[in-house]
Amino acid sequence: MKRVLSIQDLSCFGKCSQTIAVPVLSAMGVEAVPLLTSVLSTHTGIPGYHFQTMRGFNPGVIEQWKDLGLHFDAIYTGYLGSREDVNLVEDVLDNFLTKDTILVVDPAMGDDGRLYPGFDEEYVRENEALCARADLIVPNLTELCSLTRSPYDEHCSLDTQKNLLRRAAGLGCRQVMLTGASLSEGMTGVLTYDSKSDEFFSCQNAVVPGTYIGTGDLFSSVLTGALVRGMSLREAADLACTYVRKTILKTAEDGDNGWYSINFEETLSWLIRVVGLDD
Ligand code: PXL
Repeated sequence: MKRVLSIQDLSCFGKCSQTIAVPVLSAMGVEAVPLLTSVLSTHTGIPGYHFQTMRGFNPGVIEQWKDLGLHFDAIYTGYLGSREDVNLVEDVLDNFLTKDTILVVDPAMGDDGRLYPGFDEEYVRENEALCARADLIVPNLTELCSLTRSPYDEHCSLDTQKNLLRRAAGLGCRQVMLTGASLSEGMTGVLTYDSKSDEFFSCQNAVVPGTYIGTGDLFSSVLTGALVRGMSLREAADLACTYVRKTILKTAEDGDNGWYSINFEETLSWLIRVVGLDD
């Protein structure tokens, strides 16, 4: 069975990061190994959250895993929380990134043109170094602009988006996938750049109005699961886009509209079926 190391926080309430990555990877028939950067009472979008770093705990985890000689088919990083946690990831990579390990970095740092609470320019620079080691990075437009030190323009042209993707690949990663990329009015999805072939491709679906927390984490988790199962980047992106849209539509049927997160539990059976694990 393929094994993925998922490095991000555990937010107890408000489904995101590990509480999405672990069940999604399991549903895809992939073993998920969570390494918690921090524990929060809720994600940071909910006022009054309680936060505890796992900084003192994780070096011991890494030591034991080294002794066990664990191998990961993919390492997937999401929301990290602090510069020290980015350094921890670097340490994990030094020890566990092999030539047959796929590294997917979702540089979860911000949205809507703003960094998340507690993040600053130095945090962005640390993430830049992490992105340089990745096979694939999955930023949204806010993160892509931060990483490339470019002004944020929600309505930037396709040419600008392509330029930003090329510049981000210049950090050192082979492939860059811009999430939430809109190529025409009323559509959204991803725009991807592969620096090896110097090619772009996109997946686009009709926009579902509203804000749904957790969709970025859902997308990256499905993408990583699909890649580790051997799908091509294009197939993996198509699956992740379709699944996220399906889940948003399902959430929209529910009155509370995902202000704290999406109802992915109700669409996991679809994912299990699609990857062929429903026998
Ligand atoms: O990737 C989203 C996310 C993950 N983890 C925490 C967050 C957020 C977004 O707000 O606050 C703790």
